Amino acid sequence: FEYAPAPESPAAAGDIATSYGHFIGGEFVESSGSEALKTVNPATEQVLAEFAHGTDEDVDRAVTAARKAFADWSALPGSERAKYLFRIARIIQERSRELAVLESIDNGKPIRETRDVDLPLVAAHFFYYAGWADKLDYAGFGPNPRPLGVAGQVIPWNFPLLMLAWKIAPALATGNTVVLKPAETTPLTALRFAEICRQAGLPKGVVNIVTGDGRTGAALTAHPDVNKVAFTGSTPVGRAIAKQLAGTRKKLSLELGGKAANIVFDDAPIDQAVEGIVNGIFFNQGHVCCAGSRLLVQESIQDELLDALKRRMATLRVGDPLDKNTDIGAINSAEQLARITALTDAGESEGAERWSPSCDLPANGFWFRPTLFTGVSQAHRIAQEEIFGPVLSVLTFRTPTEAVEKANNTPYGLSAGIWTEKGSRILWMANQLKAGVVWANTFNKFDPTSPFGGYKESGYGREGGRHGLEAYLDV
Ligand code: TXE
Repeated sequence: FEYAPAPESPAAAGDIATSYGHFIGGEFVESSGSEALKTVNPATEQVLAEFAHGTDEDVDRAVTAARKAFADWSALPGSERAKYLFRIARIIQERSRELAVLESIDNGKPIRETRDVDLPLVAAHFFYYAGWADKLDYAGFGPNPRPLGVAGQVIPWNFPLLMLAWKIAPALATGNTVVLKPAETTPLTALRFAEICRQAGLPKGVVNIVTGDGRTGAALTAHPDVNKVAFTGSTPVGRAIAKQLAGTRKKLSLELGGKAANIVFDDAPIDQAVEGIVNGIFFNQGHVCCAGSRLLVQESIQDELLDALKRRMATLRVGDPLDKNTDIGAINSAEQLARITALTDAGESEGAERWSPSCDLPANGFWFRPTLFTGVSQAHRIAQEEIFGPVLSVLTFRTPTEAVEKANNTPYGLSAGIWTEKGSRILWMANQLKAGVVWANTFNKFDPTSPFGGYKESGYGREGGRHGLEAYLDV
């Protein structure tokens, strides 16, 4: 895609209201309840805004608005729906600086990532699915695939706007209408996206945003007039939703946790592999479901690779997310920091050896140093459980077969990485690895044309690509 240059003086990202309601039926409305939640800047702990806790009644209003809009929206020719999606994509490009800053403030991730990764991918998803809207008859699903109806979508805080795009773009392209609940620690860009829907002239009720925590999420997924549930988040909540939906006719897709192995063979170019390992686990503070959180290194190069990795880790800059030189921003919340701390404490008490480069951390806010564990065994919690922070567990292997066995030895199966010069080995490994995505000599590369999703407890259903359409269609 050609990206239009961002305007020089975009609307200020800092124009944050003191309190927000929901976006229902094309209007910003107050909640039926009085409970407000707060979102803080995780780099400063400063309160950014209050927002409404969505009640059952709020969810019901939003689903009713989406149902009302569904008749006309699904009857539009695909070429007309495409125009709205293209318009949304272009506005996102035009407002990308504003959105990138707002995302960094609310989430804590470095501006370099929101500017160069999140926002371009958000726009790309809307462009990509706009292109499908008038070609559904040719998607290989048979003639005349039908939209499902109202989609209830619940998203997490690690890529707030990108997860919104992954959910909303295919739903709209296929003729569904949407009620989306953003995560309770990062509601601001979803609410700004609501403004963009208005700016694009999107018909009222096609997209509705209801804010709140897990209670609001559960009310949405349980609502009897929701036809499709799409969830990205933790495996326990995914499991609870699957139980809740059993016996209903709702279609469900789940994108849950991961514990990916980044597998480095002795013939890999070390410097390139080190960059891939660093990107794999320290990108977005490790708050990435497909993060390369386990390093599997071939025994013969262990010392050389770990020396190079430690030297590279010592150059990582931790700090202000709005500083363009920052590599690792703030941990998204006090709760997430506590989870990371608990698991890394368990790593030490189970006998693994911990190492971090020395670096100063800001006095306020939620921070965690880039951390490496060696001497990790497969049974250790830090080798099995998703830490979702900047923490890498190192294991070793001797043969490709042993690498595959270790890589597959977790409850998860979202992604994996292979570093080797041998093409035949890459193809063999990719077939053996139980992972929805396998990267070879790269890591954390995303593209809207490519389906993404998990094996095993990482969930089911695919997002992205042609397969991503299927989650929103009766075929
Ligand atoms: O997740 P939750 P949390 C993993 C990661 C992290 C852990 C906990 O390991 O440390 O999960 O994070 C909504 N019905 N991932 O507590 O609770 C909630 O409001 C319906 C991996 O933040 O799953 C939020 O919008 N919805 C993951 C969303 O679910 C419910 C990304 C995610 O929150 C709900 C995030 C319920 N009963 C965390 N309870 C990934 N796959 O990338 C909560 N929610």
